[in-house]
Amino acid sequence: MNVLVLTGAGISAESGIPTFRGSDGLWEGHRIEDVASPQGFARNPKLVHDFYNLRRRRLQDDTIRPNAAHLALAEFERQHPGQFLLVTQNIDNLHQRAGSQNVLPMHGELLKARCALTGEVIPWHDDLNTSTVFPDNPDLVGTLRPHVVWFGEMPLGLEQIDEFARNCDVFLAIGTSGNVYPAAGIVQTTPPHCQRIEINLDATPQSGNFAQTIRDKASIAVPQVLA
Ligand code: BJW
Repeated sequence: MNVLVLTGAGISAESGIPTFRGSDGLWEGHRIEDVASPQGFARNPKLVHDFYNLRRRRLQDDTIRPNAAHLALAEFERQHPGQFLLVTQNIDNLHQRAGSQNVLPMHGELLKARCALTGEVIPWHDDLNTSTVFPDNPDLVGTLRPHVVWFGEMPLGLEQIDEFARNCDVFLAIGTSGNVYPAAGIVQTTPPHCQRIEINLDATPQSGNFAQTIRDKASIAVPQVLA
């Protein structure tokens, strides 16, 4: 039995990480599209660095820990090795910290940085700014950016996701608003026999594609569904 799981910001909300499209959908007055796009970065790199620096610092705070939903997914994978792919849109590392192994962070990782010239990716735990020097090549001044996927950029691992989705028997979408593509369209590539389950506090534009929709907190519903 192949199990594909897609997670979004809602699974980390109970760990203390805010979602994107909450009550006002804004970050200090800025739309997510403005702080998470190449155009926004070109217009105002300091603003974009501030946005990610703040989130990177918060992620490394001791109070931010995997919750019962992350832990239940990791335990399920331990019991079903080799038949399980966890695709996350989240750039936090809570799935990895919970012990999940086969994790595909399709929108990148906050604790990594990327050279804008060479594409080289390195672990990164500190603030970035417009003059951050690439450690191995001090000549490449100011070319580091967060290793994340912005609007208009190609998400990571799409071929692997597509292949697994076409062959999966169970598809579980947890805490994602179903607004951002191609993640939102994965459900439509699963085969007809696939059991599709959505866990979310609210209905989403994708809810109609799921046979079962569970309106509950991820920390409650995920351990129950996987038991
Ligand atoms: C709980 C809960 C609890 C709360 N328990 N639930 C087709 C149609 C229209 C547009 C497009 C299209 N295809 C492409 C596009 C353009 C664009 C797009 O989708 N735009 C839409 C906004 C319309 N997509 C792209 O540009 C993507 N790239 C692309 O398409 O490349 C070309 C391509 C061509 C051909 C094939 C494939 C590709 C890139 C998208 C990159 C998104 N990047 C971001 C930022 C990443 C870095 C960062 O974190 O800062 O990713 S934006 C942001 O949204 C972030 C998230 O991963 C993503 C999704 O958000 P998510 O996780 O769903 O969070 P929320 O806040 O929206 O929802 C939380 C949910 O949880 C809510 O529903 C709550 O109810 C729920 N919840 N607490 C359970 N306790």
